[in-house]
Amino acid sequence: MCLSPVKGAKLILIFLFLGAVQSNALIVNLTDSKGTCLYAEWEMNFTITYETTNQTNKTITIAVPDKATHDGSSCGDDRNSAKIMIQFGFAVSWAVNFTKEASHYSIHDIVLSYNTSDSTVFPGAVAKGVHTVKNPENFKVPLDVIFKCNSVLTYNLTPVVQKYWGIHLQAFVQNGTVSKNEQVCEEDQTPTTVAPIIHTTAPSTTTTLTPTSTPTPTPTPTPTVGNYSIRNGNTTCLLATMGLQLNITEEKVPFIFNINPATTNFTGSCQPQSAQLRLNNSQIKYLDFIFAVKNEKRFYLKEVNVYMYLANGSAFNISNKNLSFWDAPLGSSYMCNKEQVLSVSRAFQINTFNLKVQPFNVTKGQYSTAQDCSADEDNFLVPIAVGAALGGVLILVLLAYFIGLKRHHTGYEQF
Ligand SMILES: *[C@@H]1O[C@H](CO)[C@@H](O)[C@H](O)[C@H]1NC(C)=O
Ligand SMILES: *[C@@H]1O[C@H](CO)[C@@H](O)[C@H](O)[C@H]1NC(C)=O
Ligand SMILES: *[C@@H]1O[C@H](CO)[C@@H](O)[C@H](O)[C@H]1NC(C)=O
Ligand SMILES: *[C@@H]1O[C@H](CO)[C@@H](O)[C@H](O)[C@H]1NC(C)=O
Ligand SMILES: *[C@@H]1O[C@H](CO)[C@@H](O)[C@H](O)[C@H]1NC(C)=O
Ligand SMILES: *[C@@H]1O[C@H](CO)[C@@H](O)[C@H](O)[C@H]1NC(C)=O
Ligand SMILES: *[C@@H]1O[C@H](CO)[C@@H](O)[C@H](O)[C@H]1NC(C)=O
Ligand SMILES: *[C@@H]1O[C@H](CO)[C@@H](O)[C@H](O)[C@H]1NC(C)=O
Ligand SMILES: *[C@@H]1O[C@H](CO)[C@@H](O)[C@H](O)[C@H]1NC(C)=O
Ligand SMILES: *[C@@H]1O[C@H](CO)[C@@H](O)[C@H](O)[C@H]1NC(C)=O
Ligand SMILES: *[C@@H]1O[C@H](CO)[C@@H](O)[C@H](O)[C@H]1NC(C)=O
Ligand SMILES: CC(=O)N[C@H]1CO[C@H](CO)[C@@H](O)[C@@H]1O
Repeated sequence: MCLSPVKGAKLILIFLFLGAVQSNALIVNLTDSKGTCLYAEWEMNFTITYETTNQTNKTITIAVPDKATHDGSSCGDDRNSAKIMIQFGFAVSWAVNFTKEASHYSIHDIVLSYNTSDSTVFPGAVAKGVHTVKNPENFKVPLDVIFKCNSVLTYNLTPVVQKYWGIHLQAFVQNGTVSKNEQVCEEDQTPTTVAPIIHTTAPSTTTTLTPTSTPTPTPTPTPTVGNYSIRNGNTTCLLATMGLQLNITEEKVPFIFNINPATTNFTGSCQPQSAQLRLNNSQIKYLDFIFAVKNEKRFYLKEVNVYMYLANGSAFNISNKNLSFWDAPLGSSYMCNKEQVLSVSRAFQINTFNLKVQPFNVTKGQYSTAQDCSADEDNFLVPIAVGAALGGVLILVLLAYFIGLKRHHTGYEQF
């Protein structure tokens, strides 16, 4: 997509504005021998209510100053656990732990400690000593993506209200380079917000995050496999099991989006000659898979329509009614465990994982025998081999026939 000069200028202005506002951001860039092992950039403030000696409550807000220190932060010796520890002055400290799991890591034990004995920060406080407030949230973030959240996340943990925003985070960085693949928090995913401008891949915005050397793209995690089924009255008429990853390449850097079945709704319909499966969630208005029957014998995926909102708030939509994927005999299902790439348009492809689909003739709500995609390659070879063999036989038969005919003919003339 090409930016008009006016829009481009606006983008830069907004970016400069954000840049100015974000001068308070904390930046923790932990490195090891390979390069960056944890990168975090964010802002936070805490509103703390404490009791004073004259029996009233006083509320103060501590906006984390950019001069905070991060002593004690580390990527962990085992590369499976990491932590960030922030100190501001002697009175307040904040810490968070990261634990690596199979395909993601969790962010947990977010602890704020403050010492009300420090009368410069807590004037007139009665309850002297260190108070500790633990945030019970346990966030899960996929590996190998940079997690971004510009929206303000608010946690009311009486007597403290914690606010976090402007987050850019990647723990357990592979290859020493922060990923170019983004995961945007749900709060940022409404198309009406202005903030997601920062997610555009315009060079001006990426410079804040990417090192000067060209980064190697890190692999995105594979999507979670979802089960989708459509009913016609009482009976299940369409079954699909698949992990779906959308790849939109309108911009220079592809936008990779994994569909999370847990937050995705589906509907659909079944007719004798066509069947539809429609997925939708907060970011995807619709993603349609439309199947058709050909020659009364086989089914295939004929059509894909998508309408979705991109991170920068713009809409993306594509329709292709002329596809020919997932071809299998009626009365069977089609399956493909390995990753399959469905090229829907020049700018849009769907990567499928652990696919199994049956859009027609589902009996008892269960998949029928599957035709495996690994047979697709063989399917090309078998007919060629058989064809070649038959061709050879045919030539021999014809040769034999003509020779025989000639002999017979000459023989007949002799009589
Ligand atoms: C002060 O706040 C505490 C809890 O944060 C509450 O229990 C107490 O009643 C409050 N005192 C006054 C005087 O508002
Ligand atoms: C704390 O953060 C919130 C959210 O960004 C902001 O609205 C508020 O003004 C901040 N308070 C202070 C005192 O900085
Ligand atoms: C979190 O990290 C701190 C500091 O390394 C450690 O003392 C604490 O046990 C960790 N908590 C958990 C639940 O791992
Ligand atoms: C709390 O602050 C007071 C005053 O600054 C200091 O004397 C005390 O050691 C601090 N307590 C802790 C546990 O750091
Ligand atoms: C209570 O103490 C606080 C801080 O010491 C002070 O700001 C406030 O004016 C006092 N309130 C009253 C009613 O005396
Ligand atoms: C983090 O620090 C390393 C080493 O100083 C540097 O090469 C890299 O560019 C920094 N990363 C970011 C995202 O600023
Ligand atoms: C999908 O359905 C299959 C078969 O019914 C089941 O084994 C599998 O656990 C289901 N997966 C999910 C994510 O629900
Ligand atoms: C649903 O199934 C029940 C028995 O399994 C049957 O009695 C009923 O008529 C069916 N309803 C429809 C709308 O097909
Ligand atoms: C996304 O599509 C582009 C262009 O077709 C391709 O170069 C890139 O490898 C794809 N990425 C993924 C994760 O499929
Ligand atoms: C899914 O559908 C339910 C019921 O119609 C609705 O409440 C929910 O918000 C939908 N979820 C998404 C992600 O669209
Ligand atoms: C599939 O279902 C249609 C009607 O729904 C039926 O006519 C056809 O014979 C079935 N084919 C197979 C192979 O089961
Ligand atoms: C260039 C490079 O070092 N690539 C490595 C990045 O990390 C993955 C594992 O996550 C390796 O498989 C690559 O070889």
